[in-house]
Amino acid sequence: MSLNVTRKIIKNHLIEGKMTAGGPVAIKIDQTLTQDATGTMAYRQFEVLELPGVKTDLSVSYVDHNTLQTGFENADDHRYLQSVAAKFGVYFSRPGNGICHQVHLERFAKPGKTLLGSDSHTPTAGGVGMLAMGAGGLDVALAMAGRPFTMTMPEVVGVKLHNKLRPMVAAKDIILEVLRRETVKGGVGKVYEYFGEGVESLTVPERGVITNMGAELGATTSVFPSDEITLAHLKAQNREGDWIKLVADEAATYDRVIEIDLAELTPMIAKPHMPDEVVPVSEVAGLPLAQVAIGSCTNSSLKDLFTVASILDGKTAHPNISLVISPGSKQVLQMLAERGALAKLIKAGARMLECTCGPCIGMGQAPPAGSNSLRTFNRNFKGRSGTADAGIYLVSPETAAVSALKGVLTDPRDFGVISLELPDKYLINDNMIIAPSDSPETVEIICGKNIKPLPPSMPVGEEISGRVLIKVGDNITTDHIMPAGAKILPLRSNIPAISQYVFSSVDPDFVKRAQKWGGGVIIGGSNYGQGSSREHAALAPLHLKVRAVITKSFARIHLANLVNFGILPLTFADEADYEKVAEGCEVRVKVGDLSGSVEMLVDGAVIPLTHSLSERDKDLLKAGGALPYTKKILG
Ligand code: MIC
Ligand code: SF4
Repeated sequence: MSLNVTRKIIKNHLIEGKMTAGGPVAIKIDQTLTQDATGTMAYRQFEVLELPGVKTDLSVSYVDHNTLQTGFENADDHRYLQSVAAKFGVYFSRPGNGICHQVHLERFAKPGKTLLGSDSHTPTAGGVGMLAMGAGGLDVALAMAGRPFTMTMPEVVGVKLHNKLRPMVAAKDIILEVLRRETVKGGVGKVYEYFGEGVESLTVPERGVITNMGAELGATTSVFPSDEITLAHLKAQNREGDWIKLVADEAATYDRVIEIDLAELTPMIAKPHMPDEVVPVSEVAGLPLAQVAIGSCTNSSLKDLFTVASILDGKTAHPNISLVISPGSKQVLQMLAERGALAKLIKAGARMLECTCGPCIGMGQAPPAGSNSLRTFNRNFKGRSGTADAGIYLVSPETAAVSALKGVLTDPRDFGVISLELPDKYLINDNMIIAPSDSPETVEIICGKNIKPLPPSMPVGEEISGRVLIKVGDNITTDHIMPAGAKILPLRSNIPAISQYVFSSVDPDFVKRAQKWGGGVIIGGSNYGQGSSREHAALAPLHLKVRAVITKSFARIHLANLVNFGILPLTFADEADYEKVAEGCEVRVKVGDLSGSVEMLVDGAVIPLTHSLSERDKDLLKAGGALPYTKKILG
């Protein structure tokens, strides 16, 4: 039978279930990655399983999010992560070595393998033909324990690329075009697989831009074939031994195909406050800007920053623009330095930042009040930059660099053409990646005082009653539920403390209400919980005794996180019933044993509810979450 790349990888890793879209499948996970903001909890959960070490082929712990170190908290977390990695057989990528997705693509991603990461942009590794998915930290902890990863068998959308990009049009413009067509919820339950002759003109870092930002579609993941271009990338990284050829069979089919003519594409831009608010740059050219930020796991490769350096070469950033640049990895930064590009950036007035997420997650560089910031990042949710009323626009490095010179949003094709010479060999120096200890029994785990225990689990019973704590609309992101940024992110290891900020940007009284009413339920619109993989958007509400979340629909990772921590996710059988519930209402949810119908009683009315829970999900909920459930299985 002819197969596409996605189905080939799933078939090779299938442990349980049928490969019929929509049904549950369990697959073997070869590699895992964590980052520090989600990693501390993931390793605390792994510790609960009392195993001597990880059972994956490779697990890597990165420190790239929380590096401001405004107090002892982050530094303590880093020390915990380093010690726990040494003990359990995990490679530790030190702060400064780079953003997890960029480093993983450079040094570890392997065609044909599976990767589960506690970060929603883990699909970046799909750029080398890997099936790479984002998940909550607990799912990653379970994968490290050798447990299969359970997911809904996705539909596969084929994206057929024709021709080649024209000068100054970039890979970022391709994914922005896909987002324009498919929207931020269009990808739920789907894998986007790229094919066609246009694929051959895209280097691996460019493919990584596309698979990275595929997360914004809500997709399970995105994937490219592994071909000669992939081989060239792996050779340049001294890893040709990791290459296998992996392309779709000639007669392979897709559940749906969309086609993009790369030669017709023009520079695109996502306007505030959603990554799918996409229009051509030419439509908004001239927009005044205060900041241009280049970097993030989407656009911080050597190719991206060489492009920026050649545009800025010999010129100066416009006086109204604060230009900040964060290289994606130490490899990128060192090569920029050794090849003279760093000097060009500095000369042009760029403010060079660490090789971390930085402004992408509001860790500094908040733009001025009411201003516009142009970013090469992947998310522009309201308030995520740290400035509530700033307008964040997402573009390619080409558009960002040219606009930084002009002071206003500018179509990069007005600049002319640049020529780039990319190296055949990258500079390989893994001295910031620490291998696990040879004598793990001697390693002591160092747990700082900011690292607090997980909230106790609460098994789901026959009935849930309480008040509606908040009612929110469509496309609520995990940044709304559990904000990040310089003030809140340092509290990621301390659930009681971080829970004080749940919904703080939406309704500052939410926490007070939840405490006064002794917990309750949340009502949401469609695509509730889109965006990040942070399980804190489930853990912190759990601490506030949220027992159920009832919505029109859920984003994939957040739904799994709710189940993992024993919060019941339900949907309205008839979306119109959303109107019948208001904040403050007393509700009784008749859950039963979850095998039959579920209904909610509100003010005498009966509202039918539904769910998409698998048998395993139901067992997890009844056990109070994935951790007590798995501990029981492991005996
Ligand atoms: C993000 O881009 O929102 C993050 C910060 O990387 C998150 C992870 C987190 O919240 O720690 C993600 O994408 O999963
Ligand atoms: Fe870091 Fe931003 Fe990428 Fe998230 S999206 S991993 S915060 S760079």
